[in-house]
Amino acid sequence: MATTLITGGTVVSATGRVEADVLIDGEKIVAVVHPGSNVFGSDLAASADTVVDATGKYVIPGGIDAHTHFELPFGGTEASDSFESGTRAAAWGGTTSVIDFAVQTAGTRVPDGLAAWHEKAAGNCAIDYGFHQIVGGVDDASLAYLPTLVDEGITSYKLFMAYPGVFYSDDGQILRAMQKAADLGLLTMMHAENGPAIDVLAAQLAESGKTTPYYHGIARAWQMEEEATHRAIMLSHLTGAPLYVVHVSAKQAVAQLAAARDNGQNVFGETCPQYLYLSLEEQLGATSEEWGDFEGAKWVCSTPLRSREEGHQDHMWQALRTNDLQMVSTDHCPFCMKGQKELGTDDFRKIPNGIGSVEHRMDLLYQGVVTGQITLERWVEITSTTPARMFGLYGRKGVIQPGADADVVVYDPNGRTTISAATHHMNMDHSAWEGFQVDGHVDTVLSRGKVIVDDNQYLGRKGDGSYLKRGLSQYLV
Ligand code: DUC
Ligand code: ZN
Ligand code: ZN
Repeated sequence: MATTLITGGTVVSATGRVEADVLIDGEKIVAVVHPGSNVFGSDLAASADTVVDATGKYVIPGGIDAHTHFELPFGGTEASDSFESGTRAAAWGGTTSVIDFAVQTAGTRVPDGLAAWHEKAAGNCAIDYGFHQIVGGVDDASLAYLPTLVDEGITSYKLFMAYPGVFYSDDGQILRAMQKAADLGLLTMMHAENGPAIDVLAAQLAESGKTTPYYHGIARAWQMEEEATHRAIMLSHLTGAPLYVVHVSAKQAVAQLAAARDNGQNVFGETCPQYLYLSLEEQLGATSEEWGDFEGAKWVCSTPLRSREEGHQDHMWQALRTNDLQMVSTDHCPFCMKGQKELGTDDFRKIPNGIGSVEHRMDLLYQGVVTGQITLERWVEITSTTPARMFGLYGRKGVIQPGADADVVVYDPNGRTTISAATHHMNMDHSAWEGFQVDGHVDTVLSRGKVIVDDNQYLGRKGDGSYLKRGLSQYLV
């Protein structure tokens, strides 16, 4: 099998950094070697088939984005990235595994939804991919299928306290699902917002003429997130089911999670880059020559961007430092302005919800290292190692060690990345991050030993990625 040596770099893990060479045989890492060691012969570089020079650069485990929505039918349209375009964009940005959400809705069967997602993804992905299962219709049949999900490597499922009539579960349904999940060791992922109350607020705003994207953020008030987070925590406490709250954006929701963790509960929270950098005032309230006050539609997502004046963004960084939040995913759910976001020109309720960031998560979080918000090691932990442990991939993914898949990124701290719709690889006609400058650059990306990105060139191909059958979360107690 072909061997690759990544030499001269600093290998960074969640627990430290070391000058070391990484030896790859085929798809696997076989050794992490002290530079100059003769243990494998006197000149490792001369005997390797491929040598990647990482001098002056960081060598990190490939990113794992545990929250994407490729080809998701939503808001009267479909998320604009296919598995092909989305996973390729992810690879460009140093992400080597994604976990997407298969969908079941009320009145349909879980295995049918899952089969549809396998069909969308198989043979099309640039990087490895797994699935969570959205259970949008909790009933006897969907609950009966949960044990089979675990057998099929889908060890986490998602419920929604928002979107009545679409994915929504009421408290009784959540309770039933959690009782079953507790027995199986399935991780319950929760979209925690009080959907029925939000829909009333949104209707009241729209009826009084407040129809611009800004009011999306007003309708989805932080109290709606805090309340739902608390309710989910209580149901988790009652049933003993571990809980993972997705896309946390309100500091009050973080406080609920922190209090529950202090109380000994096995609950976790993820945030997303948009909640670290962007705000209600600056983005949802933006205007432009092209779009007028509809400009803010680019940033309509749920949970919504929060007020900077209220300090949510700073609090998200703090919570990442203190481990009150454990990891960062993107909730990548892209829609173009033309023909998609435009559906809500006259009414914010009709704007498809979602932001696309799968390509930029590693860079945007690295900027947090540059600005001193997080350490280098924490960067690796929250973007790769913890996602691997949370979702039953650790050992194979999320770490550079013998036996692990050779998913490796060479990251140049002296490089520079400018984000723009003109240069990104996601299938979107705009960027939520237009003009952002990052002090760092993804130089080389290996996926199971194959160099798929190098020196600003894409070398992989559709179908490189394989389905990831996941084990149980390693945070179960
Ligand atoms: N939030 C989004 O922004 N998009 C898709 C679904 C969701 O919960
Ligand atoms: Zn959600
Ligand atoms: Zn989502």
